[in-house]
Amino acid sequence: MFDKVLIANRGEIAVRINSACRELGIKTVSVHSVADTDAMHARLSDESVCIGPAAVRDSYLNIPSIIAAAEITNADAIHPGYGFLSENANFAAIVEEHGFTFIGPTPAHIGMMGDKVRAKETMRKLGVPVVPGSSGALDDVEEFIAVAEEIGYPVLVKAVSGGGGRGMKRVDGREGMTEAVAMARAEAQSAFDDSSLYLEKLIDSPRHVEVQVLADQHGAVVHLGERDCSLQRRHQKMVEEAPSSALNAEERERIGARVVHAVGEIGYRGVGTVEFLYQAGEFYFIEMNTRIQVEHPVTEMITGIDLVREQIRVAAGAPLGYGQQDIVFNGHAIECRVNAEDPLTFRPCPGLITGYHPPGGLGVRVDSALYQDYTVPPYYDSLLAKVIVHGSNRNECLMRLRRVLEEYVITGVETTIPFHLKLIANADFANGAFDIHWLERFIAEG
Ligand code: MV4
Repeated sequence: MFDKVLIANRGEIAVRINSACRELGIKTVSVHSVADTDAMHARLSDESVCIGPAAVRDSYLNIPSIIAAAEITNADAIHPGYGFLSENANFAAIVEEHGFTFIGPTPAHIGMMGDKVRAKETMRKLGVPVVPGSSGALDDVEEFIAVAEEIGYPVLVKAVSGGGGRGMKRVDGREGMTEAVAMARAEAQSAFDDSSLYLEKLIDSPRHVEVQVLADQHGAVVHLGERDCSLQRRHQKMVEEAPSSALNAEERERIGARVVHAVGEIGYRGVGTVEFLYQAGEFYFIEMNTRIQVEHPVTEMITGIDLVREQIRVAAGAPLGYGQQDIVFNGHAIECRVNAEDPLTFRPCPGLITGYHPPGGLGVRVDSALYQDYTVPPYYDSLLAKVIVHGSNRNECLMRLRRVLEEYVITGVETTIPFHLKLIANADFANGAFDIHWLERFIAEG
């Protein structure tokens, strides 16, 4: 096992990784920007190194600074968390070249999944259902039109290096193709420095269902069921839950087995998330994430497996030590992301936390780096806390969530708690009657 881990992140996930390390008896090094000198993650770790100014490109994305921090503190491994450098294959390679262990998959696996066309082709060949579309990147508009006429409109033009919905354009007929391809290309070039594009059939009203996998370095692979992340605003998830209320046990086992087979075949290691669109009983692979995800706690709550601990253990070469038959799903879990934002306009709202009292009790978990008198800086994303509730069923979760959101005191900044209270009072939400477009309409209708 590692003696010391450097945590290359900030906020609640840095605190979460620090906790997992402490339970494993591993010493921790955090890194922080000048703006994060008083941040909780920097206080809780055994050591903390200032890696640069507030701007992320000078600190949390500053590879030489992070490597230097690992060298001067004599760390064994680097945990990238989510966001920042977590899916940067080049960073993973540099970490390993300097003699540290990257807590994550190999640079080759990160690179494979970062290329959405390669990821999709790999999954398709291994028997994972994918969205109908072009068999690779396309060049001129005639090619896009030819593929679109074959699979039928409406279609989506997507960026090969995409994600987060950027460089994605809907096309309803051949008239719209020229403009959509031009716009998607320009967007992809500026966002990802890669203008290559591919084409998919549009799945019009699916759920977003993602399967959690965990693999060790000795060929053992398990899935930990799925999360439903359909409730998104502008490609930002706001509420996630496990299991998905759209799936039955047979569908869960079917897609889980396909995913485990594919992940095993490519020799993947670590945690990973295989994302699907799910509509009318069919799964369509879209992407694979090679990092720990924000919403991992809902899976932890229903399986009792500490995903960050397992991620560190397998990176150190430890065997999983259990198989698929040992994984038991227990009850239901829902996570609400509490952001420092106006609950009506979602405008960021950084500032001084004048009062803080988090909820607790049976089936309640709060992952956060907040404390009273902390000042939320304006330079980073607005996630303040994740409120996770566990219950024996979905309805129990909803009742518990209402109690917990009403008890949660955060004063000094606006938060999205009032938004979540309104959401959980909605009948469609309570009935699980939503798709990926539902939340935008709910917000628009006030
Ligand atoms: C799609 C789709 C419909 N059909 N692909 C959005 C971000 C990127 N990760 C994939 N996305 C989508 N891909 C096909 N073929 C709809 C979306 C999409 C979406 C997906 C998941 C959750 C929320 C979403 C909101 C809008 C669009």
